[in-house]
Amino acid sequence: MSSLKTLISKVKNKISIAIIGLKNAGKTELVKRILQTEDFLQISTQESLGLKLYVHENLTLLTWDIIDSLPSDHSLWKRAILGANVLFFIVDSTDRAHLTLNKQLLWALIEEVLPDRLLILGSKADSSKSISIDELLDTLEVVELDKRTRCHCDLFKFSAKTGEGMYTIEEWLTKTLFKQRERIIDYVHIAACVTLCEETSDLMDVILTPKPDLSLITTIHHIRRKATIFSRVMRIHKTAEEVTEHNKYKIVLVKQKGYVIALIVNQNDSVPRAIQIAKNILQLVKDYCTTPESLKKTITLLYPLDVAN
Ligand SMILES: Nc1nc2c(ncn2[C@@H]2O[C@H](COP(=O)(O)OP(=O)(O)O)[C@@H](O)[C@H]2O)c(=O)[nH]1
Ligand SMILES: [Mg+2]
Repeated sequence: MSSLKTLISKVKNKISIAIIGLKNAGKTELVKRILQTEDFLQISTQESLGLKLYVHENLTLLTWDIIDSLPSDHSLWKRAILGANVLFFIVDSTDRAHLTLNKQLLWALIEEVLPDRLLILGSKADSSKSISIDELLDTLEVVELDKRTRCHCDLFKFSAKTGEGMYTIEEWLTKTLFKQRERIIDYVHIAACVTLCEETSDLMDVILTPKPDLSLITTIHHIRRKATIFSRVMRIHKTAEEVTEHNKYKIVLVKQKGYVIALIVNQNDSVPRAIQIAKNILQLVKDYCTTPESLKKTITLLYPLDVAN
C-alpha cells in the first residue's frame, strides 16, 4: 500500500485529486502507483471526453486527457476540476516536442480554473531522455505562473516505474492538504540498515538499536528478501525508491550507483528524511561501508540523532 493511501485513509475527509495532461503523459501509471494495484475500482467513466474517475475509500482520483486545446464546452471538465482539492498537471519530461503545447495548455487551464493548489509534475524521470527540472521550470514559465496566480504551485519530477520522487509528492500533499506545520528537521529512528551490492548480490546488515526484539529480527530477514527482489525488478533502472511496511516498521528502499540500501525506521517517521539519509549513505557505501562495523560507524557518525536508541 502506498503511504499516500495510508495517509488519506487516516483522515475522515474525502480527498480528490484531478490529474490532467496530454495523452501518454503518464497519468494512468501515476494512478496505479498511488493505488498500488492494477485492479482499481473505476466507478465511472466519461471516456468520450477523456475523463476517468478512480475511487478508493475516501480518495478520488480523476484523470483527464487533454487533446491539444481546452474544450470549448466547459461544463463537465471544469466542474470536475473545480471540485478537486488538488490539481496535478502532468508533463512528459521525455517529450521535448510538446513542451510548448504543454506550456500553453497549463497557462490556459490555470486561467480557467484558478486552482488553490497546483502541482506540476514531470513524469518518466527514470528515462535517459528526461529533461531537467530547470528546463521544465523555464519552458513552462512556472515562476511567472506562481506570481501571476498566487496559487500554491510547485514542480517536481517523478517516475511511476521506479518510484523516484513519489515521496516528495506525498510530502507536498501532506503539507498542502493537512496544513502540517513544516518542521525544520524531522529526525527518524533508524533501527537497522541493509545494503545489497547488485554486482555481487552481497547483502550486509547492521542493527542500530541497542535492544533488538524479535519483530526487528524478522523484519531484517524480510528486508533481505525484499531488497533482493527490489534490486532484480529495478535492475534496468539507475535509481529507484520504494517504501513499504513490515511489523511495526517502515522500510525505505533506495537504489543508486549499483547498490540498494534499506533503512528500517519507525512507522510514523518522515519518509523524505529517511530517503535523503539513504541517498547520502549510498554516496559513501563503496568507500567506507564495506563491513557491518564500518557501515554502522558511518551511520552513527553522520546521523547520531537519527539512530534509534
Ligand atoms: N519510462 C517510463 N515510462 C512511463 C512512465 N509512466 C508512464 N510511462 C509510459 O508512458 C506511456 C503512457 O502512460 P499512461 O500512464 O498510459 O499515460 P496517460 O495517457 O497519461 O494515462 C505508457 O507506455 C507507459 O508505460 C514512467 O514513469 N517511466
Ligand atoms: Mg490514461
